[in-house]
Amino acid sequence: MSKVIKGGTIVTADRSWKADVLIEGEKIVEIGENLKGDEVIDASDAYVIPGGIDPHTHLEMPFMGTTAAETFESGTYAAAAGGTTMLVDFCLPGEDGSLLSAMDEWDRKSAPQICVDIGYHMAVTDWNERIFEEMPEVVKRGVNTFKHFMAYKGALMVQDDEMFASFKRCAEIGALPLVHAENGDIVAELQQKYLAMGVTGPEGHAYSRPPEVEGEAANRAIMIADAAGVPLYIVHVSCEQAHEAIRRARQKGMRVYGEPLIQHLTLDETEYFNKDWEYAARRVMSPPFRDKSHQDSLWAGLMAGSLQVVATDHAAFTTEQKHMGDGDFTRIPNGTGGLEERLSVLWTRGVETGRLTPEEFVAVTSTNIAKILNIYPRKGAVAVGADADVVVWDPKARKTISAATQKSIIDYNVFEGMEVTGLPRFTLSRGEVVWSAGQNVPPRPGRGRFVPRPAFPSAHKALSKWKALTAPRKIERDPRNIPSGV
Ligand code: DUC
Ligand code: ZN
Ligand code: ZN
Ligand code: ZN
Repeated sequence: MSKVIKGGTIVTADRSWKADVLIEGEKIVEIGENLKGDEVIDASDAYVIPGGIDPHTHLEMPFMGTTAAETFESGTYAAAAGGTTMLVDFCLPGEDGSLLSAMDEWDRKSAPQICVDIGYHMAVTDWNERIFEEMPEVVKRGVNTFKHFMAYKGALMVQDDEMFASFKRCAEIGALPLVHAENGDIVAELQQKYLAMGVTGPEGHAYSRPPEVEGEAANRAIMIADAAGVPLYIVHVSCEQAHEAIRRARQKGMRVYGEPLIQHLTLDETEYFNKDWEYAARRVMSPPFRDKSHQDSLWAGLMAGSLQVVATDHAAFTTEQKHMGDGDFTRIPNGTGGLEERLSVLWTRGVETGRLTPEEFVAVTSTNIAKILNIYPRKGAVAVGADADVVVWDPKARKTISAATQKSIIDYNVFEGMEVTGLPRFTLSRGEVVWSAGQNVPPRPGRGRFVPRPAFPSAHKALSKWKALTAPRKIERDPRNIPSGV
């Protein structure tokens, strides 16, 4: 059974043109005019874009004494409803500390549930011989990215020496390190300071994680990556200080990538102040929302190319879970949702406002991500031979975002009440319609697949100024400095 997507305008990261797309099985087999297929998918007055890729989610993640409520099933169905056909979830080692067991555990949880395709990033939350040995195995099993938390002291945080060792290992095995950049030591101290001052509500979360702690960590991670001779990907860039570090590094020829979130691009710190406890606690995430000047910086970064992708960090906790932090903001589980809303909100606030072209929208929601994570053009492309992960995007369709109609299983939505323009008419995952705006397409848990991402080619290097630090070097000794008699 073939399918033809008919009458639309294909938008890729580099151009737009009117053409039909023919799909056989799971792949795109032809692009051209007047194509015929067994089934017709109407794309008139719509764009045909590569399915969104969300490079940053935490589904069912054990975290801060609880587990994220969004399941692999509800999260991937919400993704499909929002035009996202692949997500990359963070795999966290458990009690035994093994990366390979963590992958087994993520496979066990996700495989029977996922409705669209998935990949993993592996978290390095400790450093020892076993992790060193397991890292190449993780890459062989299709995970080419390793995440390091510079915050969450006493839990997930790694020290600089551990990060440096892991980054060097990444360089050896063709992997890309990721960092959550916040100075965890300073955050821990500020948290205690605000609690001691009697600031116990969600506003304390914002006060204790100022942009400076993110900027410091971003700069430090960049220098450590440079010393290790490896590229670097900084997740959830929320402020000018971190963006500035990335911009500067890139201008010096370092390969550093920055990922803002749709939440930081559109919601600001006033969400925490003079609001009722539940309203503010539901919006507690790390890094916290910033003031408007930081939003301007992030938008400018997307426009200039100093920031390359837009993600969600989807880590969805229920209101009840947020209440774990009653009387102590440091216990509010950190995380917000956005998996279903990312594309629509970015279209509305980015394309409708003229900040992004439709082609740039495709780049930052899909193509750049596929390239940076080394799965392009299997994903991230409308091209012959690519997986038929395609969205028929209706730029005129409108809705008001509401928890009452979302596919996410949590009981609120941080974008509640936002009017959006631009929605998926159809979402296809490997040739199968997994979402339709006009018909009820129920979730088909288990149809999604794990997509392995191969090691990066050796050309994917950091152009390091510091490489000499880790390379063997010829030592010159000045005979005048050798004491006589030696
Ligand atoms: N930040 C969050 O808000 N949630 C999950 C992990 C993180 O770093
Ligand atoms: Zn993080
Ligand atoms: Zn995260
Ligand atoms: Zn309560």
